[in-house]
Amino acid sequence: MKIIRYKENPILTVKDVPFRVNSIFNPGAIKYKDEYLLLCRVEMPNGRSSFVVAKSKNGFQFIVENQPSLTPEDHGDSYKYVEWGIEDPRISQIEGDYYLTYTGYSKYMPVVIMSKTKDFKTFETFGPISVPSNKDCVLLPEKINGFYWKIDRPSAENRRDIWISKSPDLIHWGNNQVLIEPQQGTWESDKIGISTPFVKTKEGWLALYHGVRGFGISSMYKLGAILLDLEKPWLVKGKTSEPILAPEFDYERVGDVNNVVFSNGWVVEKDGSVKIYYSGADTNVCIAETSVNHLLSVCK
Ligand code: BMA
Repeated sequence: MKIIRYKENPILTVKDVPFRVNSIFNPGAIKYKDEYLLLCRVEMPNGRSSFVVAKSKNGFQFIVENQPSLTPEDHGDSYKYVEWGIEDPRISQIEGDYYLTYTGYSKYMPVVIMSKTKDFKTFETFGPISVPSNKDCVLLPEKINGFYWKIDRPSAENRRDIWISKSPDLIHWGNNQVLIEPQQGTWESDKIGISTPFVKTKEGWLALYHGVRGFGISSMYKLGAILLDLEKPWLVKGKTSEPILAPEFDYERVGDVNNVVFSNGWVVEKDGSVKIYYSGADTNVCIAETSVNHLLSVCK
């Protein structure tokens, strides 16, 4: 199976949200108990984002909860780092807990915030685990060589590269190294960032990433895939040279930010089939289906 868009895309829009929002998009995704759970970003009427849970029995039809699940105001002492909103959660299951890594936005510019939950109802927030500017952070779901690993996207001057670092406790991070960089003159020439959390496959750690190319005053967001070594995750075993998903349909071309396909969540099933939850034009939630085998084959 290559990449197949769900025929009823988009699966969620503003109309599906039972409270007042400007948009719903960029969900983190996980199988929780016997359901599919999306932690969606909702832009509130004041233009600042919070998260809301949406649940589904079959992975395609979701019901959005009646109120936000996590808001900037829930961040206690760290509120000043999330005052302008929380964005784009990635969910990793580590040792029985769910860790969320997401962008905290404020006058200090984007930082990576981490929180922990067991039930997606109450959250323990840890505040920033990076300095600005940094976003697009995922955690590997298990320790390797006795360390936790995070992959993120710091920005410096005109550089937008993906870096990896390690930690004994998920709080203190070091051993920073560059993992991959934009490819000049291609679809990923300006910026890249990890999209989905990594999943373990027989050939390595597999994830989707996004690549951005600017065109005049606008830009295009497309998705690719990347494979890291299982024991030495700082080694890139393969990546796509062409995008696997690019803006094509109206719901990806036209919206709050035109010409964007962006993902920060997927569900990889036991049989190797994959549901990519992604958003078109920063305005909705969509699904594309594929398989681990297909993604591995294009990472060669
Ligand atoms: C990125 C993030 C995403 C957004 C994307 C496209 O920098 O801010 O939330 O979906 O840009 O606008």
